[in-house]
Amino acid sequence: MQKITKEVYLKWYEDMLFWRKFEDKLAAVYIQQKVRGFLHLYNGQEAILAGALHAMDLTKDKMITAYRNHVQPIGMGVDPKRVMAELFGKATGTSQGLGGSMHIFSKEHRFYGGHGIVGGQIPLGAGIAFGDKYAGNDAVTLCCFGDGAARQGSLHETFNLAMLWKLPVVFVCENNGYAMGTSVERASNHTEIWKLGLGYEMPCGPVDGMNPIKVAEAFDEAIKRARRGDGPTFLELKTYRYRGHSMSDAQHYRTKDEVAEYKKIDPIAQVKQILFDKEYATEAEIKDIDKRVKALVNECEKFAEESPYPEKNVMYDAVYEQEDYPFIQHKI
Ligand SMILES: Cc1ncc(C[n+]2csc(CCOP(=O)(O)OP(=O)(O)O)c2C)c(N)n1
Ligand SMILES: [Mg+2]
Repeated sequence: MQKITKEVYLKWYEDMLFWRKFEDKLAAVYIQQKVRGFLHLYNGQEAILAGALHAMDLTKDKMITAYRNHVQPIGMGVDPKRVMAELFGKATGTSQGLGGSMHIFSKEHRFYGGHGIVGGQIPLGAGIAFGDKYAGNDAVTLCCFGDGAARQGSLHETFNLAMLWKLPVVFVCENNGYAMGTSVERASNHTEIWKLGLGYEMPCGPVDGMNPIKVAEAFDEAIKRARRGDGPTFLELKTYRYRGHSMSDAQHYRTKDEVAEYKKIDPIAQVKQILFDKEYATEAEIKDIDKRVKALVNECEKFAEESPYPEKNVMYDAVYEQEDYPFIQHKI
């Protein structure tokens, strides 16, 4: 893994702050009904993405995740203006405005979505890894999902085949404590979710998901294992989401104190503290980054606002069409 230098800490700070503010902006425009449908925000979980990107080889590695998916593609190189435009339903969006919040996708950047079916991306992630193994590429796929998704049957089928075929995949459970309003304790026999890997003899373990250094180290080991042909790893990243499950969540299932406790170990604050402690940045330099981040978020909003909606006929372009359906002619 590349050393975690001053430049890395500075990048982590700027990236994570940008992701946070980008999503704060989404929450604000959602209330103005400029973004519609569901909106699931990643606030609090940013250290997982920052650490993962540090350990990945961004020229070839891949990522797939669930519907909390706005900032991952940005981290992988997608223009944030196009992500914001997608959420606004505009023609300049990553899927021409036809995908919306839960379906950000960029094949060019090896970001494979954006999936609304809980756990649906787990077998797909293994499938992508299978494709790479079959083609003889040495790329690794990060297959991310929540604690709720870990309770889906598809995880078990996938773990079995991934181990059997030694697929180059890292399974990443982002345990933020809740699946909608249901806590891990209320819904799961195993509250240490990483232990599910033991049944498949898959290398597995827990990781402090609020600390990008710990995340990067764990991912580095797992990615190296996958790249050298030794198969999958299952990591449980212990994290927390500050906002509700989606924008319409009264959050009766937790207390404000609980949220405040986690904010004490906020990943952005942790990295900022390191920048000060190691004298990597002054207050003025941090202020400059904050200003830059704010300006970029505003630029994204302006771009999305000013972009046109897709033409009506585009709606039908990506729809599967078969002329004789449902009256399919059979020969016998
Ligand atoms: C198969 C399926 N069942 C139920 C739902 C409804 N649903 C949407 S999100 C969600 C909770 C998933 O929680 P988790 O996997 O922990 O992810 P998080 O939202 O915490 O990131 C549920 C049950 C769904 N989308 N798909
Ligand atoms: Mg969850």
